[in-house]
Amino acid sequence: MANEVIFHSIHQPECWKLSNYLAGGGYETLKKVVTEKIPAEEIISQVKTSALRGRGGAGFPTGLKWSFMPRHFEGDKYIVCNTDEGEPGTFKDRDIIRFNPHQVIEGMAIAAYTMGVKVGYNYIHGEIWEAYERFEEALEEARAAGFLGDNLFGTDFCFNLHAHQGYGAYVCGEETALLESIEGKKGQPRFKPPFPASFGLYGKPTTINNTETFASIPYIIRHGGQKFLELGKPNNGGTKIFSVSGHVNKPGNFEIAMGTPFAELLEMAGGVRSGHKLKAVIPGGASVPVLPGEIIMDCTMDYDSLAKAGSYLGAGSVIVMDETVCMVKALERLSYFYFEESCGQCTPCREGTGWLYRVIHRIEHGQGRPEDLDLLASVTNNISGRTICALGDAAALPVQGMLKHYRNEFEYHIEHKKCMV
Ligand code: L3W
Ligand code: SF4
Repeated sequence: MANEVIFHSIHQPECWKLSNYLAGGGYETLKKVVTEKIPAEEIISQVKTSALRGRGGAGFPTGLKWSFMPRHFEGDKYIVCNTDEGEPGTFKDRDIIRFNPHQVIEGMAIAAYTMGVKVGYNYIHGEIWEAYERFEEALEEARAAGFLGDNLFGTDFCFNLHAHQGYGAYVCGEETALLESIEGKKGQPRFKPPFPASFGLYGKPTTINNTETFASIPYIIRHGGQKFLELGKPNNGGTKIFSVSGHVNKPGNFEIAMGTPFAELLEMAGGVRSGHKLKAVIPGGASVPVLPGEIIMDCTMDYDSLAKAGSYLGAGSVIVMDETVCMVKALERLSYFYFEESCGQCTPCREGTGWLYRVIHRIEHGQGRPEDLDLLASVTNNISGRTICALGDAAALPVQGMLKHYRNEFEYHIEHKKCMV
């Protein structure tokens, strides 16, 4: 079942070209829903049946999100694709738009038809210029072939899609900061509620989904929600792209069925580098808690199994660490990222991320104090749930995970002023 939904053509030459996508039945699903005027309720019902959950990190049910869009609203509405992938460990969305851009475009067009939207944007992270250019070329091809634009397939359905380049700030991946950025403002998160479904881009109803989420839509509508669901497991439908990095022999993106054992994914990535053994894994991107090797070896790769083990699937970014990794050093690096990327709008995050980084930095550099571990726990408790956006929680969770599983390494560092490993 590997590569079933998104990376099905990845081994073909120039797989990103429109001709290649059409040869595999591309855009036929869009044509069918538009020309046969398939009711929006029917499409949303298939998406709900599929159990597709948001692939950007939060795992929110996609069908439910689509149903929030006010259907009979007369004014402008928007859909937005979030390709602002910027968290340490994440690198799947850039490969989706590099190798299968048309499937994202078709998924967005089906979503636009379903929600009565005429204009969409794909917000693409700065720093991934090649992927941005590839997506722009695909937009040109799709417009020229009549899959984007006005009166598509001779109907009254119009959909214009634009690429928008970010400039590399991690916080712009937060959906409301992303909207601010498209509007030309400083990319800072808004208070929620109101959610974008009621007050989104330019204050209009807006649906924002991740790149991988949109790319899954053509398969679901073509084959039915049930078929997608059965690729995975109940409540965790479909396949998922996992980006495996760190101490493995073959790092890369792997599309596998949701519910695949972690051990199988590790084997696909060539196993832990030779001569070394698995120590720990961050399974969902830098913002989820670390899991010790012996715990994750018993997990399957899906939302429910990883949550039960005390972490999250997140964006599916699997960072593998072998026994040479000092957890204090690893956490120092991660905490610097959040400190650096905090937008500074709310005090617990702006000040708290700085505190976390400075305390972990002094432990790493032999100046830690015995009371520092309680101080770290206290700072994380004062950030969690007290900020405007999830970046604050994202900075606190890795610290809490490390202290839960590797407290002894931190204590050793404080006492001996050096690494335990
Ligand atoms: C209408 C309601 N809409 C929720 C919508 C909401 C959003 C979605 C999920 O953060 C996470 C973050 C990172 N009426 C609604 C509603 N919605 N209730 O549902 O919302 P939320 O707030 O749970 O999540 P989020 O703000 O989208 C995403 C984590 O993902 N993450 C991040 C990875 C990094 C990347 C990257 O670099 N691009 O993806 C990894 O775990 O920490 O917690 O659309 O509007 N009542
Ligand atoms: Fe900005 Fe941090 Fe507040 Fe998010 S939590 S709005 S990143 S200061």
